[in-house]
Amino acid sequence: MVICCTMSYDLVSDPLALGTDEMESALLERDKVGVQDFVLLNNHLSLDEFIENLEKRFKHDLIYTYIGPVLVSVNPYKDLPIYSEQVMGTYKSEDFYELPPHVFALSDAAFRYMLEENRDQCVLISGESGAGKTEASKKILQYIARASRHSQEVEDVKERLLESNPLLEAFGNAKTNRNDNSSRFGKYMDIQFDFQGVPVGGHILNYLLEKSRVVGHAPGERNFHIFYELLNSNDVVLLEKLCLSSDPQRVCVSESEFCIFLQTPCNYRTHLDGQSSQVTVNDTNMFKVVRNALDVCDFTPEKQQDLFAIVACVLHLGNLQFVQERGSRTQISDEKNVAIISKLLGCDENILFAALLNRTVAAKGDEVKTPLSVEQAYQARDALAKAVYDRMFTWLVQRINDSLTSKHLCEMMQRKERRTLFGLLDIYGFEIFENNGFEQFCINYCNEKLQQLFIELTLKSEQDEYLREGIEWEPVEYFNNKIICDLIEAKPMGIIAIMDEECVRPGDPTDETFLTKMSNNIGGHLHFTSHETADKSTRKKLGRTEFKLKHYAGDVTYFIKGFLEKNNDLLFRDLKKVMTQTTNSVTLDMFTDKELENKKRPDSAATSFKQSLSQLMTILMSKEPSYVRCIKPNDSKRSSIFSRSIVEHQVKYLGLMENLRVRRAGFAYRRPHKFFLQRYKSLCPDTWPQYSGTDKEGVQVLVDHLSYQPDDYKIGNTKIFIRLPKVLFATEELFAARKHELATSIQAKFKGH
Ligand code: AOV
Ligand code: MG
Repeated sequence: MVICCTMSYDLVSDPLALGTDEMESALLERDKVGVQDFVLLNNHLSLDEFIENLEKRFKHDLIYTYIGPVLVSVNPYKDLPIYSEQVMGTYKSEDFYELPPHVFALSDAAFRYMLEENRDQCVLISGESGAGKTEASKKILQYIARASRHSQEVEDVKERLLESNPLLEAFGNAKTNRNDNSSRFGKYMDIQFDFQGVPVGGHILNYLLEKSRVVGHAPGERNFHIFYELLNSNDVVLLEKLCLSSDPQRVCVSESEFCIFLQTPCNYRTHLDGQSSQVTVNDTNMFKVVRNALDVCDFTPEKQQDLFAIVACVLHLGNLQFVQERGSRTQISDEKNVAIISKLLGCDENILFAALLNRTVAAKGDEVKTPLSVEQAYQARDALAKAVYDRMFTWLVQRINDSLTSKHLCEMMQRKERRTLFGLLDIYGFEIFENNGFEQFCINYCNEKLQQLFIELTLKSEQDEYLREGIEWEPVEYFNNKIICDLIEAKPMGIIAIMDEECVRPGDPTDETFLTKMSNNIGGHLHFTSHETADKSTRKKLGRTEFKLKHYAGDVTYFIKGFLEKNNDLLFRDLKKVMTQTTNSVTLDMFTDKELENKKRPDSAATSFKQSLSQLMTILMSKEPSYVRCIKPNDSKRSSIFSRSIVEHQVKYLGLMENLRVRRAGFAYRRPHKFFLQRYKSLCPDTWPQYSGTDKEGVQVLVDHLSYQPDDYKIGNTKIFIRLPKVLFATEELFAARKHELATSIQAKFKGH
């Protein structure tokens, strides 16, 4: 566990640590602003008291609170002056134990631990959509960039790491009805350090982008930011090149000219601060930020041009209209658009034209060309737009990764030098919309997995560890969401397996037959309900084309339409082939001949997502985790509103009370005997400079010498467990003094010589 977080235990919040007068004022203060670490509240804390503490703090703009080493963060929905350079500096200073909880404290602790013990770290940020995960991850990155060592050579890496954020947000975030800057992709970023703690590189893994947004979005929402930013860029030359401005005099192109935007007025991020000022993020300025980030990350002008050509191509594709006169084949009503798209991609107009209207199927060695119906042509067009945008996003991540691979890193890799990793996970949060489809299913499944990891690593592993170490322990009950993960993942009768099977079944599989198959096979599951399997009262609320999952974070009703098609994720071969024959470097990189030659059916969308999540879990499990649990204070994106019911729901499903119970009954600090002895052996004459017996015995001798009380600690089979941080602080202080003393005596010796 991260010790320094536990150490940022605030003396003011622990009146017992003070004298009588101070105790009184500390208690008064605590009544007003709550306590900084829930572990310090009374022993049988109720849910109400827990919420009350969060609320008190929130009302005083104290958005961070600890549960031991876990950081709970409540979204303030307004800018607070707590992230300045100066504040960062404070958290980096030596005696930080007395500082209030902060995401910087958690970052600093994990970072220092990485350096001191050479252990890979990861920070897992969770919470529902709009709770503040992405903001927290940016703060952590900023802190790490500042706290890590400076040198001319690494400045580039740092800047690129920081600039990768606005870049990926422009292409992968959008306004939803839950969050004006919602991440529509999952992101795991590793920062790589050499043994001195110098950042030498970075690597980003991206997870399932919500690509369906490219061809449509719900009322009140927006498409990906980049479309608006480009159209409002005022860059006449670029817009003209991309055929986005017919009139050179007109610098701003109207969004109403493009069908991929739902034609309802929708401002971007106007609620940032509901109270004082209405801040609207300006798309024109954001485009400049994107441009700058592309420059920093080494995208040449040609590459940038190709990238924007794809964005424009998606806009133009959306405007393609198909018609069918009676008795004749499907036609494209505005052929000019095809010319524009082929110009942007650098491909033959006629071939593209044919591929948009026909499908070639290989039959018994022959190739048969079948014309598409109007409906099929629209589907093929949308599939192309989605595929092109999705692959462009992955391409972008790959190029960013290239730019994050410094020369220094390559040399280290050649020399097989060890690197330590600091990982940051920021995924899309749990979401419930009016209409929930395949995308929400995947996003919520991803959140189930992350919650499962949290349970495994905190609630379960903590208790398992006491058992393993032979320490007496009263088990704490908690809800294990593994049952929901299994419902989704099990083979052959989990939702994904059933969906995959239905996708390849001969005959005429439809979304409805998939739903029936689920009802027949998993209808009895406690967390699944469909119209067919529901009892009378639920049946009224559940349509025939819906199913309901009881997720750990709430019940979600999914609309079945589109599941099979999105899972199949089919792009006709004809269109793929055209993409391999373009001159645009992005499409050329992302559509290869090899893919065309491959006769094997690719994995379904859900199955490849499942696999990538499973790999992610392996990565995370191999690292030392720290947790940020984000909470949303209200549903209206407003500052200063703290809705008790909304917060209570999140506190419950995040398992924070259970987390606290395990934490409180348990031990704040633990270390293998070996490390503990190694660090503090200089504090006892019997263990200094070396203890001759076993490490376990040495630790006992050491703590006896330090007068630890029997209740303060337990010696397990392989580790020492310390209940309260203050015991450790005292030892740390002794250690600091001893270090100083040793250093002075060594210096004196030198001088003497
Ligand atoms: P999310 O990442 O958790 O949602 P964000 O981090 O994007 O949520 O936060 C949503 C909005 O809340 C931000 O755009 C800010 O306006 C505000 N906000 C969050 N944290 C802070 C903070 N610490 N200080 C000030 N404002 C904040 V999602 O990506 O939708 O799951 O999928
Ligand atoms: Mg986010």
